[in-house]
Amino acid sequence: MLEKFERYPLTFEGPTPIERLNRLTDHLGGKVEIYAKRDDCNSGLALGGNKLRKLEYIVPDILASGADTLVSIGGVQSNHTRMVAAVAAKLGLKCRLVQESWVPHEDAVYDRVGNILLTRLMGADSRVVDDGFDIGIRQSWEDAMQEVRDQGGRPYGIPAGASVHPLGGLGYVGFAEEVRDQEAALGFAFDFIIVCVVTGSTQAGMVVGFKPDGRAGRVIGIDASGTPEKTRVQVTEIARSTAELIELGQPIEDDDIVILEDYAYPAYGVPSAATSEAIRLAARTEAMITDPVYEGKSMQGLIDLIGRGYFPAGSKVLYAHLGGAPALNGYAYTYRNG
Ligand code: 5PA
Repeated sequence: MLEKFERYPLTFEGPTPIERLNRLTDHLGGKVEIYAKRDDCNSGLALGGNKLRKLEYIVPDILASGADTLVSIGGVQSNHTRMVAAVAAKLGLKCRLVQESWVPHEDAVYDRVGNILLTRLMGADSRVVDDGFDIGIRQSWEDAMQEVRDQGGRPYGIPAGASVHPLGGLGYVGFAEEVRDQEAALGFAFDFIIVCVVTGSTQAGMVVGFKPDGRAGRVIGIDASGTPEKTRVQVTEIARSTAELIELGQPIEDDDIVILEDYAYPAYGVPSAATSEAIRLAARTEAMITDPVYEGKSMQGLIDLIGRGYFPAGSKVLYAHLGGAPALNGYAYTYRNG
């Protein structure tokens, strides 16, 4: 599906591993088999994660543009801006980042550890601003690009999560193709895929990639944005534009986009008691580390859905682990006792 698109490798060669989570499966009753696809372990660049799959299809356009500075945006503990800083370092470009105050979370070192620490180490010019959470195009991002131009630089803008970039959906179409190949080797197909969704291109790419085998609606998005209507609109738009771009040949229907809204509370970036319990359970059964902003919420969703019988007995469920563990450092006080 992606043959005509140029890809600049940023991730380790070959597919990311799929592993069966035996202890978590047993702990949750054994009727639903849980597997994880470890996109959190996908690269040697600054701890990796889902953004690198997306950026692999954007880098050729960056290089062709002649830009000298990548400009992007996220929250203070954004994984995405860490990954943009990593790509800039790797390509020898400058990097200007707007880090918005997306999270109503208090921790003495929130803006000094984890993602933002790594981002600064890699030499990015990372500036924290007061604006609150929003997945859309932001004035502060446009302003940062203008600032680079005013100083004689040539900016290349990458929107939040690389999502509304025209090529942003391609990486996770590739994920679906990779899963299909792995399924052929495993000798079975997954019945459901669980994915955390915020800015949308991860789920949107998967929806397009799994559409040909009738599984688009089996991609279960667990909203972590707390603004699920905006996220749903953005996922739908990206899925449709990506389908067109790759000439999928079939329309993306509204019911191809499944997003569950029950786990993002109390707010984006703030873990509920159930989120923290899910993080502990994955850590204590599988030593699989999830974070309070994204993967902890999709893990919470997975656990709750199994408990409520959402998946028929015997289902094989693939949990897409998209990365994000560095943010845990910003929650040191919350988890000071484990
Ligand atoms: C992020 C996003 P999408 O934004 O593509 O929907 O992916 C959600 C997601 N898991 C899931 C992890 C670990 C993520 O980092 N992160 C954003 C960031 O700024 O880091 C784009 C919001």
